[in-house]
Amino acid sequence: MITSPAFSGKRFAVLGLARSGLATVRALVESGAEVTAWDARDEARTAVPAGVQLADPLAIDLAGFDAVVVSPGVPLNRHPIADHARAAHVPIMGDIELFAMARPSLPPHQVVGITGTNGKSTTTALIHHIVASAGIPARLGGNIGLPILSQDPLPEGGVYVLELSSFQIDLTHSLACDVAVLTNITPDHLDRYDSFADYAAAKERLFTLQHQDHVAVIATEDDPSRMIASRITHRLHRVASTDIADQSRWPALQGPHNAQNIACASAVARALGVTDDQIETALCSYPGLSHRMERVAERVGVLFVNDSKATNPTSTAPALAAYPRIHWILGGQAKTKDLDACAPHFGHVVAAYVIGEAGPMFADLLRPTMTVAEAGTLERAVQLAAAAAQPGDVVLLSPACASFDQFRDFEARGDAFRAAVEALS
Ligand code: UMA
Ligand code: ADP
Repeated sequence: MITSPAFSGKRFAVLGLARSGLATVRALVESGAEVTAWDARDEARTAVPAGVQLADPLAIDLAGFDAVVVSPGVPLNRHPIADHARAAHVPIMGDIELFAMARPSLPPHQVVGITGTNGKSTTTALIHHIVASAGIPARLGGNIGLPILSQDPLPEGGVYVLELSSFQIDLTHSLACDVAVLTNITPDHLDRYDSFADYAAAKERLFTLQHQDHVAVIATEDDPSRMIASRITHRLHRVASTDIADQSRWPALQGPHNAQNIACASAVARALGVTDDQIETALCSYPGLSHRMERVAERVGVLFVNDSKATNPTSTAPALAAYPRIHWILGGQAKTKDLDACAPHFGHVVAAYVIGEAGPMFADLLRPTMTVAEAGTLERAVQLAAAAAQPGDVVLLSPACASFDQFRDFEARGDAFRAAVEALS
């Protein structure tokens, strides 16, 4: 766990007690802070350690508190806590900002921060893998599902590799990353921002927080990313998927989207002093992440691929591009009203199986171009797709939607896909 004298004797109100909130509470208590914590869910509140006061920050007078720490899942654009904290002149922040405040008391280290709409987790895990394989002490944290405050501090010379969502950046005020990375920007999370421009501006803040001697790595393959790159005044490496001529040696990193991730990760590794030979060795041994184009089974010549993490059409597009004959399971909670980003690859789809809230809408949209089955549930979709698939075909879960209408999160959805495949008789 990361603790700091910077928090000792201070008063914090913490809102949200899931992964990041609980890690925050534990680190603050361990650092000698006074903590008042709350979660709207009863069962979440039972997990707080002894000595923590339970009270809703919204319902108490915040005068005298040093900060309100909120989880990234609390929608600050709609939630009244932002106004309540502002009225009391108490800063509002997230766990990443607490990490930034703890940095001066950690052994000398570097921080790499990765943001972007798609490819964050892959790029983050890949950078961590390359750096660790080169013998540099490294820690993974942030949006990848590992709250950074629950990780152990690194010895001198270590590198913290942080995946940062726009929600986390919104709650961060002083994290100056030694190397900051942007993979791409396409529409996403528009329920949390007034406009696409505001969403892109949230990502740009990661770079405006950097200092003159820091490094920016930006894949300049979409307009918003190119705009951000054009405004950088410190050291900038522009990268693109086309920088990567041959990916055939790296089995877990196939597809043009992974070329973009490799280009970003390699530029970061070079900036940290890792040699090209060390990078090559690490790319060969990179094991891949679950729920991202993960091959879960092969059954009578049919391959089943779990790409549950593809929660928007732009992230589904590369999965559709990767195979010639696909039985495509999609749907859930839609983030867009169209599937335009996927359209160039519709020729690869043998049939679509729609599930969840967005099922009927996507069925109407796809029916003119392909065979569509309104499966409703993931389990039914797997059964229908498995029954229809011929040897050589791929059954692909790449939903282009959030999972929250039918599942706890994308991981639960991917696990349910695997279970449904295993249950096929
Ligand atoms: N809550 C309230 N009141 C409210 C709203 C929420 O009490 O009005 C509570 C909820 O009951 C919940 C907590 O606040 O217990 C919110 O927790 P959370 O959703 O932030 O969950 P964590 O487990 O802390 O996960 C967060 C990130 N979640 C989100 O950004 C939504 C995780 O990213 C991240 O891995 C984790 O911190 C560790 O840093 C997940 C994610 O979906 C994977 N991220 C989005 C994405 O990748 O697209 C941005
Ligand atoms: P994130 O953490 O940003 O959601 P991941 O690395 O977890 O990104 O990948 C999520 C999904 O997006 C995967 O299913 C994959 O198919 C797709 N993807 C990965 N990298 C990229 C990229 N650079 N551009 C577009 N899509 C990508």
